[in-house]
Amino acid sequence: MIVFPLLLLAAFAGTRFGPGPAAASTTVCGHVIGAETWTAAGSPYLVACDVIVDPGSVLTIQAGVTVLALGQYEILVHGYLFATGSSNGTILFAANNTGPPPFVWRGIRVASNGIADLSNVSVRDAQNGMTVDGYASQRTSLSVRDADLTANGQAVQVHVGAAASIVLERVNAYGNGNAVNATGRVAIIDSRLFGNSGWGLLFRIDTPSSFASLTLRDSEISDNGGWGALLYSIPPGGPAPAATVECNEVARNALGIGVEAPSGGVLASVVRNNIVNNAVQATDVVTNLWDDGAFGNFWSDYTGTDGDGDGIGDTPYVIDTDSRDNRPFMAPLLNCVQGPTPVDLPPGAATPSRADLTGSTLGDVTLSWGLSADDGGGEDDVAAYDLFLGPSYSAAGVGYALLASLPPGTTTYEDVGGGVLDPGSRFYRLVVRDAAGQATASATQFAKYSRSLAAGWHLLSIPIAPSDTDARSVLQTVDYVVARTFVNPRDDDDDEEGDDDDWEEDCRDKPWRSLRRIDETKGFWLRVRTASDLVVAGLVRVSTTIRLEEGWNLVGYPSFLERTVADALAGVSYRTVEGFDPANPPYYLRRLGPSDLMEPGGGFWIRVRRSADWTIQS
Ligand SMILES: [Ca+2]
Ligand SMILES: [Ca+2]
Ligand SMILES: [Ca+2]
Repeated sequence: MIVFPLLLLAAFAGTRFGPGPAAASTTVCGHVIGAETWTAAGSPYLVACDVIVDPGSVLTIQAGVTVLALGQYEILVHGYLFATGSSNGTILFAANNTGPPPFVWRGIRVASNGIADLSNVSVRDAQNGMTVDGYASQRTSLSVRDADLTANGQAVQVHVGAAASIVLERVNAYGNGNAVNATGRVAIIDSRLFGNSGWGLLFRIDTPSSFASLTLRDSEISDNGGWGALLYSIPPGGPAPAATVECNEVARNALGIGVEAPSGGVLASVVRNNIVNNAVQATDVVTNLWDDGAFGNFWSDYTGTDGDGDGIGDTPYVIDTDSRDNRPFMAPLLNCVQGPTPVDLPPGAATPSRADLTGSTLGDVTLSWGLSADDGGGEDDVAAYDLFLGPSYSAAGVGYALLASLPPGTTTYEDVGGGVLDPGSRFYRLVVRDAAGQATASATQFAKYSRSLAAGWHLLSIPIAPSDTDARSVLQTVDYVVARTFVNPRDDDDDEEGDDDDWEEDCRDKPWRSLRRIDETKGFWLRVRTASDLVVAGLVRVSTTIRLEEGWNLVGYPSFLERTVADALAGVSYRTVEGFDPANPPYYLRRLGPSDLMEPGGGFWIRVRRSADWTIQS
């Protein structure tokens, strides 16, 4: 090489007094033969024509050197190029664009069996910042570490058929036309390809014999005007994916990750990436691996849910009919070694099972329930069962006050004095609370229902589901003469409708009775001997369905909300509704119009044209 040492006067920015120190400049042009070193003392190196490192020759560039092309020249490496900068001694390769018009130079090109190893470098203003020639051999290698590649037509270009090794590690490629266009054995690690007007990465497999493989890991590919990463193969996929795409952030590109191939096979394994807000998140012309059976990727537009809270969505992320991620993450991965982020879900509700009047005088109420699924299982993080008590029913517990806070594992509670000694009704809402304070109420509540009955006839029902449905248990607190209910149809006789056999009866003083059960679906006549309270314990269900048979039905109204007949029976094709009228002997019945009210605890005659299910909300 012909070298022209020059001395230049450089402005010394740090002082305004006197001239700055003299600085060297070196003009370079032509072949490097043997070993040559460009030193900081000789910097800047001005490239006045193509610089060609001959086969077997070595060009070493020291930290802090600036290399400026004076025209559309290149540095062509057939031998060895070692450009080893340092963190505070970056080696700059650029066009000498100190004045207009700006131009591009041709960058660094590795050809034949050349080896280029660059670290702490900045390459800019080139047609292609780094190029590997087409059909370069497997010995050819380009290693770039800790580099900024910007304002190039393409930052890295590896031509068709190259079997070279390409390593980009901690490389920022931004503000280029395209960032990386590569084939061969390519590893892109811990790098950022962002803000390029074209694509971030185009990886190509051209022929089966080109040994192409890609590892793209721990990198960010974002805000590119074209694809984030497009993997393209002419030959079909082999037995193992040629491309591994793991632990990357692929965000806000026109296309996040695309795989294209003229024929089928698995080309790529794409796992543990955050794929975020790309105009098109992914395309897969063939069938690639988007999860490894345990983990897939985080997709910002995934709409599924995570019922078991393990951090993995319960339904696949669908790319197309034959391409899907079966194990999508619910939350972005913060780093790749981290597993999915388990979500602390609200606890599963407890399951109220029954409420009973207890104690020798039935003075108490005992509640029983099944444990939350998160008590001893699931997230196993139940902190307490909170039991709230209210005097009138509210599904949301409005007006309720905390009665007791019970430890995990509790399945029963005795409300001492809450039974017959307490004249009012009592409603109990059970709420499971977890360690994080998240709470889940059981929809079904417990209740003690209490109603004062005067002597004489009543047409009644029990507006809660009694836990003990034996008729004499339901009526155990009442001094009654007789209770009767009507059953339509009776399933065990063929008598005419309305026959006495369609009635079930319990005379308190007789040992024999046909009325054995009373539940919330039944209406019943009750003749009270002396004024007494009807007190029943059981459950308030959110809704109850009563089967109405064709003809007359004597039914309950299991709700604590008064509704008009029209509202309560909306959707049921009924003919007639009758309710209790104590002022209308001898039958004590009155036909109800659509605007008459059905009240909790009443019994009703309903005649329907055809059988129907009647659902009542509590
Ligand atoms: Ca597909
Ligand atoms: Ca899940
Ligand atoms: Ca929880």
